[in-house]
Amino acid sequence: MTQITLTQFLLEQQRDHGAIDADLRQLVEVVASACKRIGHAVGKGALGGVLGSQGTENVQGEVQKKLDVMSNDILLQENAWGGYLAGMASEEMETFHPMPASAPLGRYLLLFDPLDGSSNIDVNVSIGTIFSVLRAPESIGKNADIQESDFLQPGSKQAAAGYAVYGPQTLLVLTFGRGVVGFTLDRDLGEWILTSEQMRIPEQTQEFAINMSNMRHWETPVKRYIDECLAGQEGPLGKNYNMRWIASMVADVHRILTRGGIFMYPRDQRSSGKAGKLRLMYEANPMSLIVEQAGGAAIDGANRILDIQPQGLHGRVGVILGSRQEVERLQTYHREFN
Ligand code: P6P
Repeated sequence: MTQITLTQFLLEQQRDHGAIDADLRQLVEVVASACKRIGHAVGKGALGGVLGSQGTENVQGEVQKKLDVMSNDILLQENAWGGYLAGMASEEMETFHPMPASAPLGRYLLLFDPLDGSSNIDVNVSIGTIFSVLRAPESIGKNADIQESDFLQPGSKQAAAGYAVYGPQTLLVLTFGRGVVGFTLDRDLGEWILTSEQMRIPEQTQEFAINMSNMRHWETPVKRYIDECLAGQEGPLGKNYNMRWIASMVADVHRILTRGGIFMYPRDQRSSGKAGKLRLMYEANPMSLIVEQAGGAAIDGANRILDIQPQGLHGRVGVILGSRQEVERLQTYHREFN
């Protein structure tokens, strides 16, 4: 069977479908190359001397793993000189990263969580890279310099989003707003090969993903929904549910893209000030675009995540996403409760 590489797929999207322009094609090629490098470093584990903590904290106040810092550096270095970016922002960095004066300014903004789920690194559980692409204002490079407010666009404005999963297989999942495609890395050739031409999330599910240890902090609608799932076929939902929690968003979301489910990291009573644990710009927005493009839904409780107007680079949000019917049920519970 003829194998379609990422390079061929992207060229066809640009040339045959006009779905992307040359700059966005080049941007995604470079990010995919950076993910190959990150996946290679992750795969070395203890043999690469990259496990354990870096001994520093990031802007979130989280202890940084050596691989967090390495992954962030790889993405910054590989994207520095291409001339398609006006700036970058990372979950690991307090402010945005302007492009070097030596490189021409481009039309896109790249945001990323360089290594999500890094608490799993040392225990050999799947982790990943999440990225989001926004368009820079037309004025950049002409009569204005990039500033933080240029990044603060609702997730519905994303030009592209994707993630890589570093697990038993190394996978890359992408959307340009025209459905969701998946690639598998041929580790012998170093090529990304198209293996999923149209990823779709089943409307219904019997599997939920949530960290149950936070139960005492949940708000009423979440408690109601989980109680109904646990009640099984004798309960109001009339079916038995299974539970999964990998504590690595990319792995949990990829499972949902593959076989359905509902992922929940809801706002809870602890986070009333922060509105949740997960980051809007680097986790919730890219994953929400991918999930919606695969036929699913993504809300913060009562509202669609992609409609949220960011207030800053590091805002957090409650995240409920996955099989549409389940997410819409929970959204109804939130709206009834509020
Ligand atoms: P907890 C990883 O740190 C992360 O940001 C997501 O990838 C994951 O879904 C969540 O946090 C896990 O959080 O509280 O269960 O460890």
